[in-house]
Amino acid sequence: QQQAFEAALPEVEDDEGLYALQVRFLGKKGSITKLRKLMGKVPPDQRRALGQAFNAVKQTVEGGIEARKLELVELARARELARRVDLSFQPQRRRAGSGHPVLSTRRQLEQVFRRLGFDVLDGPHVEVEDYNFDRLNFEPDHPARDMQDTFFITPPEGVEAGEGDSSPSFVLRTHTSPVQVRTMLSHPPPIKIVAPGTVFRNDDDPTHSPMFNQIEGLYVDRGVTMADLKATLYAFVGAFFGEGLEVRFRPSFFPFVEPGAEFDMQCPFCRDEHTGENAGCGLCKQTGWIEIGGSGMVHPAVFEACGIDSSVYTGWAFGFGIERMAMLRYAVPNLKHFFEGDQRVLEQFPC
Ligand code: FA5
Repeated sequence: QQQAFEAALPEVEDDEGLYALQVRFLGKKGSITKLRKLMGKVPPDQRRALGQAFNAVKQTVEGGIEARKLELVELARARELARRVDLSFQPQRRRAGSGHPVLSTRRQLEQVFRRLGFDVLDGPHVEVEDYNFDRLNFEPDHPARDMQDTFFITPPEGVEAGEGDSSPSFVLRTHTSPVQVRTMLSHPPPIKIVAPGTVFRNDDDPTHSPMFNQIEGLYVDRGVTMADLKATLYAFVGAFFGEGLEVRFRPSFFPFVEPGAEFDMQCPFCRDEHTGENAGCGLCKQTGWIEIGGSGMVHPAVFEACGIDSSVYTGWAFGFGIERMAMLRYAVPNLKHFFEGDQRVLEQFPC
């Protein structure tokens, strides 16, 4: 037994192994414990000698286990001390992601309009043609439908549009204006919402992308006038680009508003702080004005198509491109930079 023990002891590498060895020799069914049980069967005159021999083996085993225990502690300590820590090691910097400039611009716009008392709503990207065009007073053959080069969609089988339209045609929404329709159909006035989101047009050149983002505004109540629209646009331009910038309307046509106007803001980049005059710069093409988007008073035909009594309520709407705002805000010269996913470009923007 002693030989077997002495052979096994140096093989033990950890506390668990040591415990197993202890059980194997000294446990209830351990081999030394079994030897002890044999004592009763030995003739009395040999018992004394056997007892002494048994005790000697037991002590050797117990002592060996204790000694190995201490050795193992020492070994672990030595291993720990041998570990080297290189204090000059340069860890790789973790690359944190950054917010996309178009998304952060969208969030900033939402915040500005929330502060002005607007609710923020969403709408689907795949839209029924009825909401994207018909209820917005686009005539069936009106060239305006071509004006916003539309992606038409074949509906999946079994899908139906809203009320009363059994054979819907679907489009990728070409603007955020169908959210006006959805809102008026589902909420009675007063309505005061903005709806930012992605829109799609078959457009592709250095300043136009087939996928881009717009933000729509809609305000409907009794006695709403174009003066409220201008005041809101002033407040928005002031909050987003800086106080004191002028806003102007230019008459324009959109089927869903009457009168319709495009709106511009005074170019903040070449404006003299003291005189308020513009010297002209590349960003405003030397005009001192920057085009922002379209707007106007909600057309009575749109109210009728959305179940709102135009003899009681008036309202206005506006819509403009979010990428354009991001380009102005971060001085990005090319719209395409936003969509190329080039990390070197995107990393430069604050989250
Ligand atoms: C409209 O889409 C109207 N729905 C806006 C409107 C809303 C008018 C409410 C009146 C009342 P327009 O097609 O002009 O208007 O587009 C608005 C803005 O979207 C443009 O000023 C431009 O900044 C941006 N835009 C248009 N096409 C693209 C494109 N392909 N890529 C990037 N931005 C675009």
